[in-house]
Amino acid sequence: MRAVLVGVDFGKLDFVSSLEELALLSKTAGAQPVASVTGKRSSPDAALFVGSGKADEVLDTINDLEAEVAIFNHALSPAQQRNLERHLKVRVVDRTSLILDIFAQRAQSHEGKVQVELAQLQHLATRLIRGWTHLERQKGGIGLRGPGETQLETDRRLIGARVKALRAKLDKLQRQRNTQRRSRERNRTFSVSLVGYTNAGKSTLFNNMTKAGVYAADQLFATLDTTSRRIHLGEYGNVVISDTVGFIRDLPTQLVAAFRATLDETIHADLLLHVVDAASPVRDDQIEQVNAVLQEIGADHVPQVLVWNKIDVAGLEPGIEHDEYDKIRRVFVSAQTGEGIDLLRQAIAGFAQAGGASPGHFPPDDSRLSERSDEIIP
Ligand SMILES: Nc1nc2c(ncn2[C@@H]2O[C@H](COP(=O)(O)OP(=O)(O)OP(=O)(O)O)[C@@H](O)[C@H]2O)c(=O)[nH]1
Ligand SMILES: [Mg+2]
Repeated sequence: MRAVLVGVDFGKLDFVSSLEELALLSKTAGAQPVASVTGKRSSPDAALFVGSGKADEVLDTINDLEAEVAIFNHALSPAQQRNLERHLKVRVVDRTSLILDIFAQRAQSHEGKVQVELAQLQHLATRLIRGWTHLERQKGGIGLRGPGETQLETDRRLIGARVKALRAKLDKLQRQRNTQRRSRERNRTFSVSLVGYTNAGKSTLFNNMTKAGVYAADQLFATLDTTSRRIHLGEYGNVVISDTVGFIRDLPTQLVAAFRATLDETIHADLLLHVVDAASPVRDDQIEQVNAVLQEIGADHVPQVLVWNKIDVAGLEPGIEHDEYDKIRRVFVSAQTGEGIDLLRQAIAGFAQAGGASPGHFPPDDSRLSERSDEIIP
Protein backbone atom coordinates (compact mmCIF):
# COMPACT_ATOMS: atom_id res chain seq x y z
CA MET A 1 0.00 0.00 0.00
CA ARG A 2 1.56 3.27 -1.18
CA ALA A 3 1.81 5.77 1.64
CA VAL A 4 2.57 9.47 1.93
CA LEU A 5 4.21 10.33 5.24
CA VAL A 6 3.42 13.63 6.91
CA GLY A 7 5.48 15.22 9.65
CA VAL A 8 5.30 18.61 11.27
CA ASP A 9 8.43 20.16 12.74
CA PHE A 10 7.55 21.85 16.03
CA GLY A 11 11.17 22.74 16.63
CA LYS A 12 12.05 19.57 18.50
CA LEU A 13 15.58 18.27 18.04
CA ASP A 14 14.56 14.76 17.10
CA PHE A 15 12.39 15.79 14.13
CA VAL A 16 14.52 14.21 11.39
CA SER A 17 15.25 10.96 13.21
CA SER A 18 11.64 10.64 14.27
CA LEU A 19 10.56 10.95 10.62
CA GLU A 20 13.09 8.30 9.57
CA GLU A 21 11.66 6.12 12.27
CA LEU A 22 8.15 6.70 10.90
CA ALA A 23 9.31 5.37 7.52
CA LEU A 24 10.66 2.24 9.24
CA LEU A 25 7.48 1.83 11.24
CA SER A 26 5.41 2.20 8.06
CA LYS A 27 7.43 -0.48 6.29
CA THR A 28 7.18 -2.75 9.30
CA ALA A 29 3.40 -2.33 9.17
CA GLY A 30 3.42 -3.33 5.49
CA ALA A 31 3.10 0.07 3.81
CA GLN A 32 5.38 1.44 1.13
CA PRO A 33 6.37 5.05 1.83
CA VAL A 34 6.55 6.91 -1.50
CA ALA A 35 7.01 10.48 -0.27
CA SER A 36 7.14 12.61 2.84
CA VAL A 37 5.59 16.02 3.21
CA THR A 38 6.95 18.13 6.01
CA GLY A 39 6.27 21.57 7.35
CA LYS A 40 7.04 23.82 10.28
CA ARG A 41 4.48 25.09 12.76
CA SER A 42 4.52 26.42 16.27
CA SER A 43 1.41 24.45 17.25
CA PRO A 44 -1.00 22.02 15.55
CA ASP A 45 -3.97 23.33 13.62
CA ALA A 46 -7.16 22.45 15.50
CA ALA A 47 -9.05 21.22 12.44
CA LEU A 48 -6.46 19.59 10.18
CA PHE A 49 -3.36 19.33 12.39
CA VAL A 50 -1.38 20.80 9.47
CA GLY A 51 -2.47 24.11 7.95
CA SER A 52 -4.87 24.08 5.02
CA GLY A 53 -2.11 25.02 2.58
CA LYS A 54 -0.02 22.08 3.74
CA ALA A 55 -3.06 19.83 3.59
CA ASP A 56 -3.46 20.77 -0.08
CA GLU A 57 0.18 19.93 -0.67
CA VAL A 58 -0.41 16.51 0.90
CA LEU A 59 -3.47 16.06 -1.30
CA ASP A 60 -1.49 16.91 -4.45
CA THR A 61 1.27 14.50 -3.47
CA ILE A 62 -1.27 11.74 -2.85
CA ASN A 63 -2.84 12.35 -6.26
CA ASP A 64 0.48 12.63 -8.10
CA LEU A 65 1.88 9.44 -6.63
CA GLU A 66 -1.42 7.55 -6.43
CA ALA A 67 -0.99 6.90 -2.73
CA GLU A 68 -3.73 5.10 -0.82
CA VAL A 69 -2.96 6.17 2.70
CA ALA A 70 -1.54 9.17 4.56
CA ILE A 71 0.51 8.37 7.65
CA PHE A 72 0.95 11.18 10.16
CA ASN A 73 3.90 11.23 12.53
CA HIS A 74 1.70 12.49 15.35
CA ALA A 75 -1.24 11.56 17.50
CA LEU A 76 -4.34 13.00 15.82
CA SER A 77 -7.57 13.81 17.57
CA PRO A 78 -10.64 11.97 16.24
CA ALA A 79 -11.88 15.25 14.73
CA GLN A 80 -8.57 15.95 13.00
CA GLN A 81 -8.48 12.46 11.57
CA ARG A 82 -12.02 12.80 10.25
CA ASN A 83 -11.36 16.22 8.73
CA LEU A 84 -8.17 15.00 7.12
CA GLU A 85 -9.86 11.95 5.62
CA ARG A 86 -12.53 14.22 4.16
CA HIS A 87 -9.91 16.53 2.77
CA LEU A 88 -7.46 13.95 1.45
CA LYS A 89 -10.03 11.34 0.39
CA VAL A 90 -7.77 8.49 1.56
CA ARG A 91 -7.38 6.68 4.84
CA VAL A 92 -5.45 8.65 7.43
CA VAL A 93 -3.37 6.74 9.96
CA ASP A 94 -1.75 8.41 12.92
CA ARG A 95 1.37 7.29 14.77
CA THR A 96 -0.59 5.66 17.56
CA SER A 97 -2.69 3.54 15.19
CA LEU A 98 0.42 2.59 13.23
CA ILE A 99 2.22 1.28 16.30
CA LEU A 100 -0.93 -0.51 17.48
CA ASP A 101 -1.17 -2.12 14.06
CA ILE A 102 2.41 -3.42 14.21
CA PHE A 103 1.84 -4.79 17.68
CA ALA A 104 -1.31 -6.53 16.46
CA GLN A 105 0.64 -8.19 13.64
CA ARG A 106 3.49 -9.20 15.92
CA ALA A 107 1.74 -10.47 19.02
CA GLN A 108 2.49 -14.17 19.50
CA SER A 109 1.56 -15.18 23.00
CA HIS A 110 -1.98 -15.33 24.32
CA GLU A 111 -1.21 -12.57 26.77
CA GLY A 112 0.36 -10.39 24.09
CA LYS A 113 -2.68 -10.75 21.85
CA VAL A 114 -5.07 -9.89 24.65
CA GLN A 115 -3.02 -6.83 25.56
CA VAL A 116 -2.91 -5.55 22.01
CA GLU A 117 -6.62 -6.09 21.42
CA LEU A 118 -7.40 -4.19 24.59
CA ALA A 119 -5.23 -1.27 23.54
CA GLN A 120 -6.80 -1.24 20.06
CA LEU A 121 -10.35 -1.29 21.39
CA GLN A 122 -9.61 1.53 23.78
CA HIS A 123 -8.14 3.54 20.95
CA LEU A 124 -11.14 2.74 18.76
CA ALA A 125 -13.67 3.58 21.46
CA THR A 126 -12.56 7.21 21.50
CA ARG A 127 -13.02 7.35 17.75
CA LEU A 128 -16.37 5.64 17.49
CA ILE A 129 -18.48 8.69 18.20
CA ARG A 130 -17.77 10.17 14.85
CA GLY A 131 -18.81 7.08 12.91
CA TRP A 132 -16.86 5.76 9.99
CA THR A 133 -19.40 6.72 7.38
CA HIS A 134 -17.87 9.73 5.71
CA LEU A 135 -15.46 7.70 3.59
CA GLU A 136 -18.01 5.14 2.47
CA ARG A 137 -20.37 7.89 1.53
CA GLN A 138 -17.79 9.51 -0.69
CA LYS A 139 -16.96 6.26 -2.38
CA GLY A 140 -20.38 4.73 -2.59
CA GLY A 141 -22.43 7.80 -3.39
CA ILE A 142 -26.18 8.10 -2.81
CA GLY A 143 -28.00 5.53 -0.77
CA LEU A 144 -25.10 4.47 1.41
CA ARG A 145 -26.05 6.00 4.67
CA GLY A 146 -24.07 5.39 7.80
CA PRO A 147 -25.31 3.63 10.88
CA GLY A 148 -27.84 5.54 12.91
CA GLU A 149 -27.40 6.47 16.52
CA THR A 150 -28.75 3.11 17.67
CA GLN A 151 -26.09 1.20 15.75
CA LEU A 152 -23.40 3.38 17.29
CA GLU A 153 -24.77 2.75 20.73
CA THR A 154 -24.77 -0.99 20.08
CA ASP A 155 -21.19 -0.83 18.87
CA ARG A 156 -20.13 1.09 21.92
CA ARG A 157 -21.86 -1.36 24.21
CA LEU A 158 -20.22 -4.30 22.44
CA ILE A 159 -16.81 -2.70 22.72
CA GLY A 160 -17.43 -1.95 26.38
CA ALA A 161 -18.33 -5.58 27.06
CA ARG A 162 -15.29 -6.86 25.17
CA VAL A 163 -12.97 -4.46 26.99
CA LYS A 164 -14.34 -5.72 30.28
CA ALA A 165 -13.82 -9.36 29.29
CA LEU A 166 -10.26 -8.68 28.12
CA ARG A 167 -9.44 -6.84 31.33
CA ALA A 168 -10.68 -9.81 33.35
CA LYS A 169 -8.49 -12.16 31.28
CA LEU A 170 -5.47 -9.94 31.78
CA ASP A 171 -6.13 -9.71 35.50
CA LYS A 172 -6.06 -13.46 35.69
CA LEU A 173 -2.82 -13.69 33.73
CA GLN A 174 -1.33 -10.98 35.90
CA ARG A 175 -2.25 -12.83 39.08
CA GLN A 176 -0.48 -15.91 37.73
CA ARG A 177 2.61 -13.82 36.98
CA ASN A 178 2.50 -12.30 40.44
CA THR A 179 2.43 -15.70 42.05
CA GLN A 180 5.40 -16.81 40.00
CA ARG A 181 7.33 -13.67 40.80
CA ARG A 182 6.54 -13.85 44.51
CA SER A 183 7.85 -17.37 44.64
CA ARG A 184 11.01 -16.13 42.94
CA GLU A 185 11.27 -13.26 45.40
CA ARG A 186 10.83 -15.66 48.26
CA ASN A 187 13.82 -17.56 46.96
CA ARG A 188 15.50 -14.22 46.55
CA THR A 189 16.84 -14.96 43.12
CA PHE A 190 18.44 -11.83 41.75
CA SER A 191 16.51 -10.74 38.67
CA VAL A 192 17.84 -8.72 35.78
CA SER A 193 15.68 -7.14 33.08
CA LEU A 194 16.84 -5.96 29.68
CA VAL A 195 15.27 -2.67 28.66
CA GLY A 196 16.00 -0.26 25.87
CA TYR A 197 14.95 1.38 22.67
CA THR A 198 13.54 -0.91 20.00
CA ASN A 199 16.29 -2.45 17.84
CA ALA A 200 19.04 -1.66 20.38
CA GLY A 201 20.04 -5.34 20.50
CA LYS A 202 18.32 -6.61 23.66
CA SER A 203 17.32 -9.98 22.22
CA THR A 204 20.73 -10.51 20.63
CA LEU A 205 22.35 -9.81 24.00
CA PHE A 206 19.85 -12.09 25.72
CA ASN A 207 20.68 -14.87 23.26
CA ASN A 208 24.39 -14.32 23.72
CA MET A 209 24.10 -14.63 27.48
CA THR A 210 21.59 -17.49 27.63
CA LYS A 211 21.98 -19.36 24.32
CA ALA A 212 18.21 -19.12 24.24
CA GLY A 213 17.57 -18.42 20.57
CA VAL A 214 14.76 -15.87 20.90
CA TYR A 215 13.80 -13.93 17.77
CA ALA A 216 16.19 -11.06 17.06
CA ALA A 217 16.00 -9.06 13.84
CA ASP A 218 16.70 -5.72 12.27
CA GLN A 219 13.11 -4.61 12.77
CA LEU A 220 11.24 -2.39 15.14
CA PHE A 221 9.35 -4.35 17.78
CA ALA A 222 10.77 -7.75 16.91
CA THR A 223 10.06 -8.75 20.51
CA LEU A 224 6.70 -8.31 22.19
CA ASP A 225 6.68 -11.06 24.77
CA THR A 226 8.77 -11.39 27.88
CA THR A 227 11.10 -14.38 28.04
CA SER A 228 13.04 -15.24 31.21
CA ARG A 229 15.96 -17.61 31.62
CA ARG A 230 18.30 -18.51 34.38
CA ILE A 231 21.99 -17.95 33.85
CA HIS A 232 24.94 -19.04 35.91
CA LEU A 233 27.46 -16.37 36.85
CA GLY A 234 30.55 -18.23 37.93
CA GLU A 235 31.21 -17.92 41.66
CA TYR A 236 28.13 -15.87 42.36
CA GLY A 237 25.65 -18.49 41.23
CA ASN A 238 22.40 -18.06 39.37
CA VAL A 239 20.40 -15.01 38.37
CA VAL A 240 17.25 -14.74 36.27
CA ILE A 241 17.43 -12.57 33.17
CA SER A 242 14.44 -11.32 31.14
CA ASP A 243 14.13 -10.01 27.61
CA THR A 244 11.12 -7.89 26.83
CA VAL A 245 9.41 -5.45 24.47
CA GLY A 246 11.43 -2.42 23.33
CA PHE A 247 10.38 1.18 23.75
CA ILE A 248 9.98 3.99 21.25
CA ARG A 249 9.42 7.74 21.51
CA ASP A 250 5.77 8.69 22.03
CA LEU A 251 4.75 5.16 22.89
CA PRO A 252 0.94 5.24 22.92
CA THR A 253 -0.32 5.42 26.49
CA GLN A 254 -2.94 2.76 25.76
CA LEU A 255 -0.12 0.39 24.86
CA VAL A 256 1.88 1.13 27.96
CA ALA A 257 -1.21 0.54 30.05
CA ALA A 258 -2.13 -2.64 28.21
CA PHE A 259 1.41 -3.99 28.47
CA ARG A 260 1.62 -3.39 32.16
CA ALA A 261 1.50 -7.12 32.85
CA THR A 262 4.36 -7.81 30.44
CA LEU A 263 6.35 -4.91 31.82
CA ASP A 264 5.81 -6.06 35.38
CA GLU A 265 8.95 -8.13 35.08
CA THR A 266 10.83 -4.89 34.47
CA ILE A 267 9.21 -2.98 37.29
CA HIS A 268 10.08 -5.68 39.81
CA ALA A 269 13.58 -6.43 38.59
CA ASP A 270 16.56 -5.96 40.92
CA LEU A 271 18.66 -4.53 38.13
CA LEU A 272 17.92 -3.03 34.72
CA LEU A 273 20.36 -3.45 31.89
CA HIS A 274 19.55 -0.45 29.74
CA VAL A 275 20.74 -1.52 26.29
CA VAL A 276 21.78 1.32 24.00
CA ASP A 277 22.60 1.20 20.29
CA ALA A 278 25.95 2.97 20.65
CA ALA A 279 26.22 3.23 16.87
CA SER A 280 23.03 5.27 16.54
CA PRO A 281 23.50 9.01 16.01
CA VAL A 282 20.44 9.61 18.21
CA ARG A 283 21.48 7.31 21.08
CA ASP A 284 21.30 10.08 23.72
CA ASP A 285 17.81 10.97 22.66
CA GLN A 286 16.82 7.29 22.77
CA ILE A 287 18.22 6.93 26.29
CA GLU A 288 16.02 9.82 27.39
CA GLN A 289 12.96 8.32 25.73
CA VAL A 290 13.53 4.98 27.44
CA ASN A 291 13.96 6.65 30.81
CA ALA A 292 10.71 8.53 30.23
CA VAL A 293 8.83 5.27 29.64
CA LEU A 294 10.52 3.67 32.66
CA GLN A 295 9.25 6.55 34.73
CA GLU A 296 5.77 6.13 33.28
CA ILE A 297 5.62 2.47 34.26
CA GLY A 298 7.12 3.14 37.67
CA ALA A 299 10.47 1.43 37.09
CA ASP A 300 12.68 4.49 37.44
CA HIS A 301 13.67 3.49 40.97
CA VAL A 302 15.29 0.22 39.83
CA PRO A 303 19.11 0.38 39.70
CA GLN A 304 20.31 0.72 36.13
CA VAL A 305 23.46 -0.05 34.20
CA LEU A 306 23.87 1.37 30.72
CA VAL A 307 24.99 -1.27 28.26
CA TRP A 308 26.58 0.39 25.25
CA ASN A 309 25.96 -2.25 22.64
CA LYS A 310 27.16 -2.59 19.02
CA ILE A 311 30.67 -1.33 19.83
CA ASP A 312 31.82 -3.29 16.78
CA VAL A 313 29.93 -0.80 14.61
CA ALA A 314 30.56 2.24 16.78
CA GLY A 315 34.30 1.57 16.82
CA LEU A 316 34.59 1.47 20.62
CA GLU A 317 36.56 -0.80 22.91
CA PRO A 318 34.99 -3.21 25.40
CA GLY A 319 35.20 -1.95 28.96
CA ILE A 320 33.54 -0.91 32.21
CA GLU A 321 33.15 2.71 33.24
CA HIS A 322 32.62 3.70 36.89
CA ASP A 323 31.20 6.90 38.28
CA GLU A 324 32.85 9.07 40.95
CA TYR A 325 31.46 6.82 43.70
CA ASP A 326 33.01 3.81 42.02
CA LYS A 327 29.62 2.52 40.97
CA ILE A 328 29.39 0.87 37.57
CA ARG A 329 27.84 3.30 35.11
CA ARG A 330 28.43 1.85 31.68
CA VAL A 331 29.57 -1.40 30.16
CA PHE A 332 30.70 -1.47 26.53
CA VAL A 333 29.83 -4.65 24.65
CA SER A 334 28.99 -6.17 21.33
CA ALA A 335 26.17 -8.66 21.61
CA GLN A 336 27.06 -9.81 18.12
CA THR A 337 30.79 -10.49 18.48
CA GLY A 338 30.65 -11.23 22.20
CA GLU A 339 33.25 -8.62 23.11
CA GLY A 340 32.75 -7.24 26.60
CA ILE A 341 30.14 -9.82 27.61
CA ASP A 342 32.47 -11.27 30.24
CA LEU A 343 32.71 -7.78 31.77
CA LEU A 344 28.95 -7.48 31.75
CA ARG A 345 28.60 -10.81 33.54
CA GLN A 346 31.07 -9.59 36.16
CA ALA A 347 29.12 -6.39 36.55
CA ILE A 348 25.85 -8.24 37.08
CA ALA A 349 27.46 -10.57 39.62
CA GLY A 350 28.85 -7.53 41.43
CA PHE A 351 25.45 -5.91 41.64
CA ALA A 352 23.83 -9.16 42.76
CA GLN A 353 26.40 -9.57 45.51
CA ALA A 354 25.91 -6.02 46.72
CA GLY A 355 22.13 -6.34 46.39
CA GLY A 356 22.22 -9.09 48.94
CA ALA A 357 20.14 -11.58 47.00
CA SER A 358 21.17 -15.11 47.69
CA PRO A 359 22.80 -16.83 44.75
CA GLY A 360 19.90 -18.85 43.46
CA HIS A 361 19.63 -22.28 44.86
CA PHE A 362 16.32 -23.34 43.54
CA PRO A 363 14.16 -25.34 45.86
CA PRO A 364 12.65 -28.43 44.28
CA ASP A 365 9.14 -27.00 44.55
CA ASP A 366 9.98 -24.24 42.09
CA SER A 367 8.89 -26.22 39.09
CA ARG A 368 9.15 -23.38 36.63
CA LEU A 369 12.88 -23.24 36.92
CA SER A 370 14.56 -26.29 35.60
CA GLU A 371 18.17 -27.14 36.16
CA ARG A 372 19.02 -26.29 32.61
CA SER A 373 19.74 -22.68 31.79
CA ASP A 374 17.97 -22.91 28.45
CA GLU A 375 14.60 -23.74 29.92
CA ILE A 376 11.87 -21.15 29.43
CA ILE A 377 10.35 -19.61 32.51
CA PRO A 378 6.87 -18.69 31.38
N1 LIG B 1 26.75 -5.10 14.52
C1 LIG B 1 26.00 -5.43 15.57
N2 LIG B 1 24.69 -5.65 15.40
C2 LIG B 1 23.95 -5.96 16.47
C3 LIG B 1 24.50 -6.06 17.76
N3 LIG B 1 23.50 -6.37 18.63
C4 LIG B 1 22.39 -6.48 17.88
N4 LIG B 1 22.64 -6.24 16.58
C5 LIG B 1 21.66 -6.22 15.48
O1 LIG B 1 20.68 -5.25 15.74
C6 LIG B 1 19.40 -5.68 15.26
C7 LIG B 1 18.38 -5.64 16.39
O2 LIG B 1 18.70 -6.62 17.33
P1 LIG B 1 17.61 -7.20 18.36
O3 LIG B 1 18.39 -8.03 19.33
O4 LIG B 1 16.47 -7.82 17.65
O5 LIG B 1 17.15 -5.85 19.05
P2 LIG B 1 16.03 -5.67 20.19
O6 LIG B 1 16.53 -4.59 21.09
O7 LIG B 1 15.68 -6.96 20.80
O8 LIG B 1 14.84 -5.09 19.30
P3 LIG B 1 13.23 -5.18 19.54
O9 LIG B 1 12.90 -6.53 20.09
O10 LIG B 1 12.69 -4.97 18.17
O11 LIG B 1 12.90 -4.07 20.47
C8 LIG B 1 19.62 -7.08 14.71
O12 LIG B 1 19.76 -6.98 13.32
C9 LIG B 1 20.91 -7.54 15.37
O13 LIG B 1 21.62 -8.46 14.58
C10 LIG B 1 25.91 -5.80 17.92
O14 LIG B 1 26.50 -5.85 19.00
N5 LIG B 1 26.59 -5.47 16.78
MG1 LIG C 1 13.97 -7.96 20.94
